[in-house]
Amino acid sequence: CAPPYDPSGPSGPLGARAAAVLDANWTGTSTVPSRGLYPHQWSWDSAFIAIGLRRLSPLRAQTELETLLAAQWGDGRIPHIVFNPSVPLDAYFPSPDFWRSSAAGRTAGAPRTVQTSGIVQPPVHALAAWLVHRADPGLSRARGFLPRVYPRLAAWHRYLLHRRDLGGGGLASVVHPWEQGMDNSPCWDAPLSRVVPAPARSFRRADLAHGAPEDRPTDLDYGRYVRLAADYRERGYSDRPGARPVGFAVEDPAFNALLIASEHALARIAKELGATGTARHARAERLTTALVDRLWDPAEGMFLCRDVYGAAPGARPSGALVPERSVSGLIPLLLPTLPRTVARALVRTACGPHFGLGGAARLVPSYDLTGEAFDRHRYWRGPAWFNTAWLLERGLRLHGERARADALREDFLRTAGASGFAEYVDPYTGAACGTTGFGWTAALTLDLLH
Ligand code: 9YW
Repeated sequence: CAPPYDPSGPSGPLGARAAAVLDANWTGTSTVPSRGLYPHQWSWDSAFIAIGLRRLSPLRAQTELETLLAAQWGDGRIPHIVFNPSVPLDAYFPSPDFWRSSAAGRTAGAPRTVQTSGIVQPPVHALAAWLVHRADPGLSRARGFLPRVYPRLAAWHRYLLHRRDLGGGGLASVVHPWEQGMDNSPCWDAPLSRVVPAPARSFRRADLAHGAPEDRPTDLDYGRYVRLAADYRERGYSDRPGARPVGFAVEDPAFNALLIASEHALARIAKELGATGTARHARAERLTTALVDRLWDPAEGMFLCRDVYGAAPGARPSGALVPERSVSGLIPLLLPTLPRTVARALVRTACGPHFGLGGAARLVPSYDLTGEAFDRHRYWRGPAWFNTAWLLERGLRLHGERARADALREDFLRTAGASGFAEYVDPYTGAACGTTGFGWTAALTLDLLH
């Protein structure tokens, strides 16, 4: 990780600097997470970026989401990457010739004209669409924004709830660590250990040209990522009921909490479009109950991941909880109908020794500060990320923890500015890690400044 950024250096006001990052990363129809490391459109990045862009240009924010949704597959999935055809193939791995979406994903309805990956990312999109609409309802209505995006968002949720309920308990499973968005979290170590890695010579990583190896996932991790993605591709990206799509299936608290928050947002969108939205709110409440039933661990005071294939077949409920504390397990604080005892316990855990919120840590670390696998520099194994801090800030505010939310907001803005809008930071010093000029860090800064 780089030494801390000097805040007395040549910098304008924070908002203007954040806007400059978003301008530099804007391609004309969407925003790249980072010009060097991530030169295409990423799904959950775009949702967070739209949330910030609405403060700068509601039109650009709407366009960001519309561009992503235009690459939606016939089965409803929103791909995790939409490739920019003008970027050279070797700029990012895995590239379009690895995913081969329009050929391999034909049965699942992959688009013909645009190249995408075949996996997904967390469903932040309906929440983003609602917040973008609220920023300028006049413009949104004049452009028919919500009537155009609503059917696509509804199909996206249908895909996750029907095709991806691999555990049979009502929650969506991810079939690849990249789908959950926290690529090398220690939560995946046990489920991934059953995956035979692809040979190192069968692929070439592009990320190491831009990031320090000690800040990135290992070659062994990559071998397993490649194996899982290639197996899924060989099955035509099919999620046939009853068939194990690939050798990895995890019910993740953050992924499902974001789906539930987005389902509440979809209810509001439905209401704006003249329906009642009641059925969607009710479904979101049922999903909240399923989340607590399947993933809440009262002894830990937080949510854990469920490794769906982690126990003998037929075990009830399916799979086993993964005994690792990740920031993912705090994110359900975002949910409005969480039982009070659960919300209180989450706040206690966030502020305790494992996450050090408001104490030992900057922002909130991605993984347990006291955990055996903790590594303050390695990606999702300890560093603090800005999107998770933004989600937690929202959750704290929602549950009446105003002073803690204010303090986290202050810390967010200070750390974002001082790190040059880093991708992630050392959770003890706030020093920039990964790349700088990172899209969602800049966007969520703009959001919190308002
Ligand atoms: C990669 C783009 C993506 C994020 C993920 C993050 C990373 C891609 O970058 O994954 O090549 O490792 O883990 O959450 O969407 O910013």
